[in-house]
Amino acid sequence: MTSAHFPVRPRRYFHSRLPKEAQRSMENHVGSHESEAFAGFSAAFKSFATEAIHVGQEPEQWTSMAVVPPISLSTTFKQHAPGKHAGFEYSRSGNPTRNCLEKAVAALDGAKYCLAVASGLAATVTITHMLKAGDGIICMDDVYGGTNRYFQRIAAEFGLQITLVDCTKLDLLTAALKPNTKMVWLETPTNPTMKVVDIRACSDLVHHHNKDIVVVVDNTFMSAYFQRPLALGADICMYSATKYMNGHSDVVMGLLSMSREDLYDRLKFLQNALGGVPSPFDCFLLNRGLKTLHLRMERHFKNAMAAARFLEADSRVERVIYPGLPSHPQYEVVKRQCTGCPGMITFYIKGDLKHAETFLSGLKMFAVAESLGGYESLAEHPAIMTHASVPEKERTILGISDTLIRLSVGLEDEADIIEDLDQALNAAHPKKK
Ligand code: P1T
Repeated sequence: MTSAHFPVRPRRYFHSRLPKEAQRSMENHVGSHESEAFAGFSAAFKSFATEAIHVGQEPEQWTSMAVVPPISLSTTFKQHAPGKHAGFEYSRSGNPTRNCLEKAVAALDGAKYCLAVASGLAATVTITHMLKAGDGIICMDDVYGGTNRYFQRIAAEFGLQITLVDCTKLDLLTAALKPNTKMVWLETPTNPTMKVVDIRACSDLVHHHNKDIVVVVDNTFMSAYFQRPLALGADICMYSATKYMNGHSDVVMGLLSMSREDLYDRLKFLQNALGGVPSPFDCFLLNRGLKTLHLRMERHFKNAMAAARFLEADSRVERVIYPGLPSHPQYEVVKRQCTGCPGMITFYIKGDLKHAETFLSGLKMFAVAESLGGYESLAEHPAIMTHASVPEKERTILGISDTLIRLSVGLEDEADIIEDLDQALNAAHPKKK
C-alpha cells in the first residue's frame, strides 16, 4: 500500500462527531464574511476554517501525538518485508508531511484527492502529460505568461495542438471544440487582465459536447477560499500554491485537486514518474500557510476593494479592472461563482510607458516585483515583467499594454496602501501648482 491509498478524511467529519443538537445548529450555519465588501457575493464555504486547521492534521497519526505535523525529511522508509511497508516507501512517491498537506487541500477544494508538485508550472506540465501528440488543448487566451510559454513553445513542439480562445464568449469556445480536443484550460480571473470565465457554463458546454474532455481551472488568483471549480463542474482544480494558498512568499509549489478516481490514478502516477515533487519543508510551510487562508483572503478583499475604489475615482487613472467592482464586465458571474475577491487589481494609468514606470519607481511601500498573493503589497508591469514571453501581437490583442499595471494588494493597513498609491500617482502625474 502506498500513501495514495490513505483515504482523504470525509468532509465535515468533525460535524459527525458532534452531539446531534450541535449538528442541527451547524446545518443552518453558513460561513460568515465580516466586511461589507462581501455584500451580494455567494456565502462562504461551510466549515472552511475548521477544515483548513484540522483535516489531515490528526495528532493520532503520529506516535508522538504531535499537534503540528512534523517535517519528515527521510527519503526512504523501512519495510517490514519486501513490498510490505507502513504506507510509505520512497519520498518521491509519498511523504508523510506532503500527505498532511494534500489531505487538507483536498478538503478545502471539496475534492476527494489532491496532489502537490514542485511548482505551478510543474502542475501544468504534469496535467499536460496525460495527453499525447495530435491531441488538442483549448486554452483561455489570457493566462499567466509562463503557462502561455509552456503551451505554445514547449507542448506545441511535442505535437499538441494549442488553440487560444476567449472563453468568456461561449460561442467562441463552442466553435473551437474539435474531435481531437482533449483538454480545456481555464484561468479565472485571468492573469493579468482579470477576465472572469463562467466555470459552470464552460464545463457544461464542454462536457455536453464530450464528457471525456478534461476541464482544468487554474484557481491561483481566487484561492480555495473564494472559488471551488470542482463544484462548478470542472474536472481538475490547479494552483500555483506559491501565491495565496501559501501566502507568505516563501514557497514555490503547485497543487492539483480532483474527485475523479481515474484522473487521480493517472496524475498520481505522473507525479511520481515525472518526479517534480515539493520538499517536505515546503510542504510544512504550505500546510501552515493554509491555517490562515480564510483570514488573509478576507483582509486582501477588504484592502483591495478600498484600493480599487480609490483608483477608480482618480482622474490620473484610465481604467480599473477589479472583479469586486460593479464596473467589472463579468461582475454578475463573479458574485454567483465566487465568495469574494482577491487582492489582485489591474489598472491602466493615464499617459504612456514613462508614466507607468514613474508610478512604479515612485512606490514606497509596494515592492516592484513579480509574483503575488503574499502578505506584502507588490506591483509590477506585466508587458515588461510577468508576460514578456507572450508574443507582442497577442499582448496587444489582450490589452497588456505599456500603461497596464498589476497590483497584488497585501495585508498592510488600508490607509497606508492608499497613501502609497496616491503619492506614486502624484510622482507620475504631478499636480499643477
Ligand atoms: O510560479 P509557479 O508556482 O510555477 O506558478 C505558475 C503560475 C501559474 N498560474 C498562475 C495564474 C500564475 O500566476 C503563476 C505564476 N505567476 C507569477 C509568477 C506572476 O507573477 O504572475
